[in-house]
Amino acid sequence: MSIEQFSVRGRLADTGEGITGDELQLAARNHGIPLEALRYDVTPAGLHYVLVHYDIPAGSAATWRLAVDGCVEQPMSFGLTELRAMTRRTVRVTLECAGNGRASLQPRPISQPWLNEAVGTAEWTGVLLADLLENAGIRSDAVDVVFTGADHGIERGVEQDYQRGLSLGEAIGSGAIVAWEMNGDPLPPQHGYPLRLVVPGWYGMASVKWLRSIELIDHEFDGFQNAVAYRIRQEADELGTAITRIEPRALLIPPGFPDFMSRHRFVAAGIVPLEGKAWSGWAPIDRVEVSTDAGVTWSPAKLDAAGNDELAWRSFSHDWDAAPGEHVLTVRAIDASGREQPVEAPWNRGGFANNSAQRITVLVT
Ligand SMILES: Nc1nc2c(c(=O)[nH]1)N[C@H]1C(S)=C(S)[C@@H](COP(=O)(O)O)O[C@H]1N2
Ligand SMILES: [Mo]
Repeated sequence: MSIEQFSVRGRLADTGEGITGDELQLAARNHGIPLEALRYDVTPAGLHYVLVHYDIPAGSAATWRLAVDGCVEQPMSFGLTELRAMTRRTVRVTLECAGNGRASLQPRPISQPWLNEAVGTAEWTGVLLADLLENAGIRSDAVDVVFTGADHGIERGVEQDYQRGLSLGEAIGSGAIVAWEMNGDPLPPQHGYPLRLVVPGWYGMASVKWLRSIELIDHEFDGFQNAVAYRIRQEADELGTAITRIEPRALLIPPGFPDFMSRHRFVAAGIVPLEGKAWSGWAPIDRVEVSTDAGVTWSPAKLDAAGNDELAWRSFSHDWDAAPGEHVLTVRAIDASGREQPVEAPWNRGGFANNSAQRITVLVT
């Protein structure tokens, strides 16, 4: 066997092909948020979605080193003790996997088969990336910043460390932080212990976990996760466009109670309070609309007060006067930049950034 022979291209499921063993294996490792946990403004760490491309690497806060080098005046290396002595801040950030929604696409791109649960909001504590870079001194020839994790694997025949680049402008302008705490506790192993990057507003792939190196380079980063993997394409061979910030999306907490297998919902007739969360990585949420007739008519939801971190998700609610019968609930978000969540998002080959509206079938009795 050779490395190159492993799934050199992404595959699409054949017509009618069910979830494959490979997809099941990924789905059993990488879990989403149970939708009822959308009730928490800050997701308890164990309920936050998880996505890990390779294996969770071993590491210890006592010995971990973060290198900051490349196009800097003074290459540096930080341990956790040194980082903790710097000015810290805590930011509330909604992370969403760029593959969220993939499994509902037709044809289905074969990869982690998310429905719509690859999201969570946590409070991350650490130092501003901008402060770290300033410490090392940014040279005028710096163009991109490359973040490398301690995990290692093979993707489409390419052996690699998990690595992502950001332009210097985005690295500083996004308010990215290098974090060692999630919700006030040390990072759990699956979320990057002992150190990770968190890039507010960006799809999750930018927030490199198990962060061991930050390198400034004098050209555009062309590593696998930027140049090959996370791109919107129709055809396998086209260059495509880079995936960046999170498209607007709203999700309802499914009301009533579920059927174990199908997860169809049951509620009693009368006023049913509907609640959920809405977010966008481009701008604060401007409005949320709810439909209880599968998208024929829409009503504005009530938005709760916005918090300090304006790209973190926002709660909304709507009272539904439920009449007996079967109903399909759906919901959509519109942000302050004018981006509107579509009921049906366009298809792309990797199944990325698919923010098609959620549909929940409810039997009112
Ligand atoms: N080092 C490393 N960082 C990583 C990943 C990874 O596999 N390795 N996965 C990325 C992806 S695709 C996502 S969606 C987020 C998930 O972060 P979470 O598991 O903390 O929710 O981490 C990102 N950072
Ligand atoms: Mo992801």
